Amino acid sequence: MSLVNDITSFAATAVRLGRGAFPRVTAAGRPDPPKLLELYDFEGCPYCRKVREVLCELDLDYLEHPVARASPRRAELVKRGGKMQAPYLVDPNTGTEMYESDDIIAYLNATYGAGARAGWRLPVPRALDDVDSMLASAVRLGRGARCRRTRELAGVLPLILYNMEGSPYARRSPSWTSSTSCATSPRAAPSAPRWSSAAGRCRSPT
Ligand SMILES: N[C@@H](CCC(=O)N[C@@H](CS)C(=O)NCC(=O)O)C(=O)O
Repeated sequence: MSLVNDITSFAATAVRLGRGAFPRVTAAGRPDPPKLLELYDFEGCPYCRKVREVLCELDLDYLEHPVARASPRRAELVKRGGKMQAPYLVDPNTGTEMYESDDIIAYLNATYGAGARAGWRLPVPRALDDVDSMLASAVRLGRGARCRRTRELAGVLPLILYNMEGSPYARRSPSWTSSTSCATSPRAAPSAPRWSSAAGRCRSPT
């Protein structure tokens, strides 16, 4: 099963042409927002993938609330935003909360792009981007789309994951968290220096 996991994860990276692996702006060129961004999402969701890629490309840390199907966290999202739809971004720095992947991407670029723009380098139509991201979910055979845990884990602090959306190996960990609905705090940082200082080497996931 591990081989299938590796092959499908590499295939998903190839389908997305390495999106989410290369930063357009780093925290060195743009101060980190004082408060952690929060994202309600799940690994198997193609729209969520687009947002996670941009978070990586803008080198932004975020607290992830995995809301895969059957996750008990879904009720929290409905209470907060009014409906069950992922992705959902919360930015406590500006008091902004929003649904819709393309709106979230535009907001992140405008607020944290520091003059750069995360996304495809060529003008790829949104519909094509969506289909391509759906294809990436399809080659993963539905991994990270359904939560296997039906109750919250009491007293468990958020895990910290040094991650990047474009890494086939990093993808495997969020698949697991979406399946079990543990809170994670992925550090969406392709920047090697921060990994190196935390882990002693540049390797993801940590
Ligand atoms: N137009 C929305 C579509 C979002 C969407 O359809 N998300 C799906 C997951 S991929 C969803 O939340 N479905 C409801 C559910 O899973 O219960 C966007 O671009 O963000």
